[in-house]
Amino acid sequence: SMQCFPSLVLALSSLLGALALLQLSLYLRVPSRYGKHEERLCRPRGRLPARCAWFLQELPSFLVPALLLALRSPPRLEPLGCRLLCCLFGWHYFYRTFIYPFFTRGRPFPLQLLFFGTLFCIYNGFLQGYYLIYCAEYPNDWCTDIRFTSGLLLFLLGMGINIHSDLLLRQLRKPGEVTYKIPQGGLFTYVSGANYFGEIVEWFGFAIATWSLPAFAFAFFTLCCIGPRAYHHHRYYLKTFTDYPKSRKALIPFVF
Ligand code: NDX
Repeated sequence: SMQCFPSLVLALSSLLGALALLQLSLYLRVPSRYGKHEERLCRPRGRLPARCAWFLQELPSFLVPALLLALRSPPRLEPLGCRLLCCLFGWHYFYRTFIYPFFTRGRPFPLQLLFFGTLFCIYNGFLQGYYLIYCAEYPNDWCTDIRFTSGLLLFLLGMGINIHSDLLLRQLRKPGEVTYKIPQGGLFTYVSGANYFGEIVEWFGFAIATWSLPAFAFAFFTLCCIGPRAYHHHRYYLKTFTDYPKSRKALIPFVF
């Protein structure tokens, strides 16, 4: 059976942090080219229907930790706190892999980004799964620790906002439609990137609940990946719709 190598966890987490900074420097000024930010001139070739693309891309985030779990000799997840923590990650990616793609009405997704996205999900799925399944150790009363309870609460709140906002975005289109409208309702009343806000809150909650370097690195990566994207969405809306609500912020309600 596999063992825990703390130096491997440290190295992979640091690289994830470095990738986050790279991402910030790449996408602060120019958005990543998918969805509403894809260039007009882009050929229709080199893309995959959104359903397949999101399913394939996110699948490793679910599959890799599941494989790591299957490879571990019993008892697989001791103690309880750890078991719960691993389920949170698996729970999110169950939604993102097996539910979200089948309802999306998004545009075809560029193959090149799909490739990097898949690599990223393999990498992160391995890091989070490996840490929680082979390395993490929590005291027996971790479930009542303030870090666990407050983190879990944030995670659930963020996941709720994320799923609800994904739903509101989807309802803006009829099947087959690819036009953009002004999102309304839920947290979109306050921010342009309500789905992103939820996702960021979710992963910081996960980081606090697991109190682990890999999870903080991933939360930071998420912030650097979709934070700038929320800002670019916001600018796109202001430029495209003259009647866009003026009080709406980009990512954080009432702040930014
Ligand atoms: N997938 C995470 N980096 C990413 C794919 C892209 O899960 O090379 C990270 C994720 C990947 C990225 C992933 C990793 C880094 C990559 C990047 C590409 C480049 C980058 C690989 C893996 C890279 C380095 C250099 C480090 C290697 O037609 P459409 O698609 O626009 O339709 C949209 C629709 N919609 C509207 N419909 C009508 N009217 C409107 N006004 C509309 N506005 C939007 O709604 C979509 O169908 C849908 C959602 O669109 P959008 O743009 O709001 O969200 P989207 O970005 O597609 O994300 C979807 C969900 C969302 O809940 C988000 O929180 C979550 O996925 N997500 C997304 C990205 C990353 C991530 C979570 C995370 O880091 N945790």
